[in-house]
Amino acid sequence: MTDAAPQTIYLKDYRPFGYYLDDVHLTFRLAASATRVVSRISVRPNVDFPGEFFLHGQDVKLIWAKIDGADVTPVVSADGLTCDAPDGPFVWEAEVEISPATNTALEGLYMSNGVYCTQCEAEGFRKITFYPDRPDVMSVFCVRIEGELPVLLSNGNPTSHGDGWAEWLDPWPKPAYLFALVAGDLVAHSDGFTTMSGKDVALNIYVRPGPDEAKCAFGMGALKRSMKWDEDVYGREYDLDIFNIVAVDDFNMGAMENKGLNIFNSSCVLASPETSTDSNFERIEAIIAHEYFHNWTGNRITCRDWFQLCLKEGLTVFRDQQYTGDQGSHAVKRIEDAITLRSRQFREDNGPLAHPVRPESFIEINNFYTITVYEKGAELIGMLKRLVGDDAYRKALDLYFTRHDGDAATIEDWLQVFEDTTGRDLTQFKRWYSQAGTPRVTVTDDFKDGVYALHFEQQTPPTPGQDSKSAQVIPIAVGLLSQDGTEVQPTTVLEMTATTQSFAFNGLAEKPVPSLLRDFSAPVILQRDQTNVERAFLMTHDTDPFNKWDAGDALAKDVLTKSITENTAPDAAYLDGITAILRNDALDPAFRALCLSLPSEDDMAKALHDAGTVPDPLAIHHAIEALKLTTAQHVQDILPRIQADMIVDGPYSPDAKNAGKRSLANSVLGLLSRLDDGAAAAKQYADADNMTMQLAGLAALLRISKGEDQSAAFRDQWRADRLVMDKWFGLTVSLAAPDLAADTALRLTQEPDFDMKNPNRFRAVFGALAGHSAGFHAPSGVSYRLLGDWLAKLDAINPQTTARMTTAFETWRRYDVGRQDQMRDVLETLAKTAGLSRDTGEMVGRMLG
Ligand code: 0A1
Ligand code: ZN
Repeated sequence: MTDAAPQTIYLKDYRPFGYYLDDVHLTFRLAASATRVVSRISVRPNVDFPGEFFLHGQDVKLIWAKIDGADVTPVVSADGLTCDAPDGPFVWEAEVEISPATNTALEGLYMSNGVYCTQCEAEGFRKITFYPDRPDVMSVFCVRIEGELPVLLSNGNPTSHGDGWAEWLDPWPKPAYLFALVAGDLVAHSDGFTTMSGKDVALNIYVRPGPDEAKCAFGMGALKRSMKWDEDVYGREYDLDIFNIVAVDDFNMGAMENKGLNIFNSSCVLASPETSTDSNFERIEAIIAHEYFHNWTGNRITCRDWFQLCLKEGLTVFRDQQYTGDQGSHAVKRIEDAITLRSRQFREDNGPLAHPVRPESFIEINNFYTITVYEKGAELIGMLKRLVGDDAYRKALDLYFTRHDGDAATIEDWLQVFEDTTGRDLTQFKRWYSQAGTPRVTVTDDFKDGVYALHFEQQTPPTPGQDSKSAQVIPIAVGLLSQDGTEVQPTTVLEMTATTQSFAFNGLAEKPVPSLLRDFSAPVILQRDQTNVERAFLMTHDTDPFNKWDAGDALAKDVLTKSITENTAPDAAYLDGITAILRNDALDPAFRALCLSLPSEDDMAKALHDAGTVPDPLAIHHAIEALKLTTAQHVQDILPRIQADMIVDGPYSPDAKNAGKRSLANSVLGLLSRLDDGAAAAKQYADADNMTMQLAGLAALLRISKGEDQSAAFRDQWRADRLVMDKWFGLTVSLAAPDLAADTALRLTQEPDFDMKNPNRFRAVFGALAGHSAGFHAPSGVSYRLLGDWLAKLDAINPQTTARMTTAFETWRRYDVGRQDQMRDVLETLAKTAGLSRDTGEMVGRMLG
């Protein structure tokens, strides 16, 4: 069978399926290269939307099919089958054969280290059996698994089991993308949770026997904290007798919220102090929460079609962000989220891959699990909450859960609950879902007779397929400071609805200093003429932590820009500002660490490009390094004291307070290593009793082109631990000298531990190369070609991961003609690769535009 030509699917073409599925019975007879799947489905015509009986199917071999017990011969094509069906209700039965052992795409049923596991979102179920694989077709699933394996798991509650078989019933109707099956030699780390109505839930985290067993405790704690938080904050209770998590090593994404049986990339659930960093712990906690929260926002209420993906993802990301803020510091979390959004989502939004939060068309839906759908999607929820207020938000959510429980819903349904609760007209707000691109908000101000006026103008640049944009409603949180630094106007939210709009503040004694877009109240780019003196003023006096940090970030960008374009020495305002922040013990160490971190090389490339300068990645790299050295020299007197203050006594704990102290200690170490030739870093490496300190010691050494011995020792120490080895692979590439980055990556592919079939390992090496701005953009083009060659090889094995990694090239138009030509060549070569997947084909096509 040959692949059908790629087709574009449009939101406007949505039509319900012509049948209802009343129940689904599946029997799996597991065998590595010849698993048999028998399905028996009770089907009922949808009289309102009659249509043909078409079932998706991909790479599945049909053995037989019956309708109401009689053999039928469906017409089978590359993407499914059609069959004549009776006018009334009937029973569809079929048996198919699939080969999990050779499924390297990691979609459908596949094997990871001998464990059978599934990944069905978005359209993987069609690789398991013939089925209407669309999110609006929901049914109750009853699953029987037959296989001589100790653990046999599926969704819902276990109903019965025996030697070599187990049966599961999931009473909650669900779409096929939430189906899961796991079977293998696994052991459980078990616990329990009593829900708010007193129901006991059994909790398990399954791993392979061995060292992973000691890495489950933190994840279990995070799961219990998430269950409690969703009850306390959203009133949402868990709804099955059991909740299982399984860790697998081979997984394309972070984790998957399958009903009652979450499957996790092992890197996103397994943790121990010796092997995981503080950031790993924070990420694991957030992902466990995210998947758990999907039980209501995604599973109980799912999406009508894949265009509505942000309905579940934007909301669930927003919920996990709230949760993380509640566990530690809201200010630090907001800054971290804004950094991610501005560096990665703005990059997407301003390039050839820009698309609306709710896209209107796609070729391959897997290409739309993007930072725009997820993180910008979450920003839209945050804006909505800011606009309607906390109480109305909670009321709207309550209404959403009662009104739509059991539904496959849309963004229209979502906005309607807000309209119904608040009486607000959200027609204009809806543009946030349909218009791609990052709005630019230009600000000017004036002061006369005690009246301070702010004048705003919004404009969103064209994006692919969208030449002109209409004004969006933008909540702009504003505070005003007097010239002596006191706050004269506490935060107030201005609602900008027109293209140009002014707001006045009366009764002021003097012209105030504005603090605009506090808490990063909208995902926009603020453009305002601002002096470094004013930035330094805000860095010192602003009461809004986000803007306090942001002022320093803007100052650093200005210093770097001037050093690159005019070869100017750093403005004293920056160095003094940073010194004051560092010295200020009243500030949270985690916050101070964020203030110390400079913009990334890619952020600087974007900033220069936006300012009309063609970025030179190597010049950016040197400028950042030089500024770090100058900063280190400027603050060297206070570094030892801060280091001493940040020592964390007692056993390791990943909590926000201790992690914050380590974060500041390690930022300081980064500066110190530039002055002491790595002495402190080498000592920290040698003394470390947890991965955060060990890895930071090693990184500080590698960054100053030292640490060869420590790197070898690290590899020998951790050779048996896959997740730590991923760190080693990644760090070795990211901290290679720019001219050695490609060679280093190539050398690492020859290491015995390199396995291109494992997405984590592939990403460790090539994700690090793509993220090493100065190394990736080496003028010879060697890194471009290396990545292009490996992506072509990977595409034949794993299209989904390949397609995601092509985004390394999304900024190609930013650079000089020489680099542009080389990157375009690589993209064109990829496009011409024989047998290129639909996933990668779509991405490359969009980038070449
Ligand atoms: N829904 C999951 C992420 C996910 C999406 C797609 C996948 O395969 C194509 C796998 C996982 C989440 O948001 O966590
Ligand atoms: Zn999600």
